Amino acid sequence: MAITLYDVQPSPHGRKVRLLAAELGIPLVKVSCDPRIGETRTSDYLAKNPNGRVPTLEEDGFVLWESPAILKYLAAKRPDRALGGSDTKAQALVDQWICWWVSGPEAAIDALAWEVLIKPKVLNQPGNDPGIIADAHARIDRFLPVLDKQLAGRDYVVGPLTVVDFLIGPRLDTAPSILKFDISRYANIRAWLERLRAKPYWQDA
Ligand SMILES: N[C@@H](CCC(=O)N[C@@H](CS)C(=O)NCC(=O)O)C(=O)O
Repeated sequence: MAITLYDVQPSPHGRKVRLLAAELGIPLVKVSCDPRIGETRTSDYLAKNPNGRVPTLEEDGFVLWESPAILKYLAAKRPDRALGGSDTKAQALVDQWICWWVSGPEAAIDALAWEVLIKPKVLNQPGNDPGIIADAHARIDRFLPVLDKQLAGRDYVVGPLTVVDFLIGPRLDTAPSILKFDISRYANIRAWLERLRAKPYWQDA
């Protein structure tokens, strides 16, 4: 049965799913659903994802939202690749890094994006509150050293390639330049990003 992904090209959360699907060779029927022009606020879409956000996956009537859950769902379709973790301990570490990323650095990056990008450039609101920006930077600066240390001596976050790399990599691939935060001091993160960028599908997904 076809897997449909409701998504919009610039979405960093949607890109995580597109990249993992490319890695696993899972075809997606991509339906563009752009929050900037109200497409995530139609009653049809809200019936699928009541948050009015992308990405949302649909397969044979089964609907799933939140990119980490979607990544784990796709990974489970290819148990031979073990991208959700190869044993119980690896799976627990995958979950640990998912929770860490979503509650720590990604929450800060999302707050920064909302303040410097979405509010002023999409919602026509003032945004650019210096206090919110400083707080987001402080949280990013607190958490990224943890990732940099974890990547010392490892090719990927947990060791072997897992969904965690598809959760974090796409965001750190583009957010620093778009949102203007500096990752130049994190040598291990930069080397890991280069490993991800070398994947043949990385630029196109
Ligand atoms: N935690 C969600 C975040 C999804 C999200 O923030 N999507 C953005 C696009 S990148 C969106 O749809 N925003 C529209 C809105 O919030 O109204 C995930 O990981 O899937």
